[in-house]
Amino acid sequence: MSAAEPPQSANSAPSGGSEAAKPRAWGDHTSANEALFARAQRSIPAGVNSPVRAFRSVGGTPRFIVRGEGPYIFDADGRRYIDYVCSWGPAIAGHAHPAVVSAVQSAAASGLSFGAPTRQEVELAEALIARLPSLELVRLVSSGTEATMSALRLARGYTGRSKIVKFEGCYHGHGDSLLVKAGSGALTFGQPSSAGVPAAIANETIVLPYNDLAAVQEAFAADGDAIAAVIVEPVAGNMNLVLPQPGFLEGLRSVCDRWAAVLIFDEVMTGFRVHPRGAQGRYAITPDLTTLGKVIGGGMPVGAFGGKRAIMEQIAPLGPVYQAGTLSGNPVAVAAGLATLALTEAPGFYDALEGTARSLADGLVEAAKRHNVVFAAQALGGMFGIYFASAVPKSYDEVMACDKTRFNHFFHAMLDAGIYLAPSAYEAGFVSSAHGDAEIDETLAAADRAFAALR
Ligand code: KE4
Repeated sequence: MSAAEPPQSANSAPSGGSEAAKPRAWGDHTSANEALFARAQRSIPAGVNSPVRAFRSVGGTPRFIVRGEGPYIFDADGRRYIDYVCSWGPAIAGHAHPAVVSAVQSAAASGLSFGAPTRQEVELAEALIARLPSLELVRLVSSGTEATMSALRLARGYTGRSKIVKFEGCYHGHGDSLLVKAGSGALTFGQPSSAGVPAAIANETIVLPYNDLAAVQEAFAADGDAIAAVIVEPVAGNMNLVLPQPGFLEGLRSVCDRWAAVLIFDEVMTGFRVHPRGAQGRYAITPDLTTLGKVIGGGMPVGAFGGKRAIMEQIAPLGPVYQAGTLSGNPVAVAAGLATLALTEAPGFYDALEGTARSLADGLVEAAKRHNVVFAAQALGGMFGIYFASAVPKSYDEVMACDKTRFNHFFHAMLDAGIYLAPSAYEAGFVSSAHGDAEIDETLAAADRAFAALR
């Protein structure tokens, strides 16, 4: 594949659109991305279907992606990028992996959705339970948001309590109870607490500093009998990457045991990304409920929530907590998830994935040092964090102290060099099994030039 393909005509729909795409003459300076972005804003709020994609915090024009292939994505101008967003985590085996594509194609050929049980969704539920011993029962849904919303409602129904504890900077999807001091796009745009969430709901959410176990103990000492659940990203990936400090997760487990509150590990991002058994396997902590998404759908809409049988048996139609979904367990989406999980079973898959992420993080730190740029980076499993700060942040406040302006300059220098990083200083980055030495070397060479320009 050449480094770039003749760009699509500015007026043509990207390949696969209704109009036949015809290559644009080289040198035509009207960017197809700009034309598509202008067009998109006439029909979609800010031209995007999820806020962080709009590039509003980094500035510039979002790239409209025409296709992906392995570690690469190609935009409407025909430019190739090494992709470190990977659809925000799902593309752990790279884009358009033949095994995943053919699984989807053959599932689709038998029909897209039936609103009735299928064998494949049982296979996916069994695959999740086989990987996460904490799952005794699991239900499939269509997004991470649905998974966390359902898990919270279940915890409230099971305990009969209404308050929940979450952590500042953690993002658990856009359910009302969770859009209080949230991370990801909410944090990116400086609206961690969303408008439209009634105070009556927001007041049931207790927000505490991540990694601050004393604050959790105090909150429970004051309100423990009213707290249904603690929901936590066991590795925070939505305020950039922040690791749990020693004792934090263990402490949450014992506080929840002491007060009979439900401990929910939101592993939508970390599930099968940081370890074959998720963050709960990496840190050997058993949550009561787990939420999943991203990797388990391989790029198709799949989420899941599951855990202790006694809790899960409260969900309809077994119990009084209602939850449902037209496309839940959709056979085509499930086929993508099963094929993706099968690929992660390859011997050495996770060692190689973490090795790639570490080579990237370590190489970036060395390049920054060569140019005396204040910079830090870290990797965990197949995810990484980059920070314009003297040390890796261990808390929300330390993340907020990082130099966001420098990140934005670095982001654009890398984008211009064909390296696609997350368009926000508050997001983690991702590698796939398709990223190899060539991609890391090309990325580090681009970073060297970018740091030199930053000096
Ligand atoms: P979705 O509803 O977007 O599938 O999942 C919500 C969610 C829940 N829990 C965690 C830990 C998550 O990271 C997410 C979604 N992550 C963001 C990326 N930071 C999705 C990207 C976006 O919002 O466009």
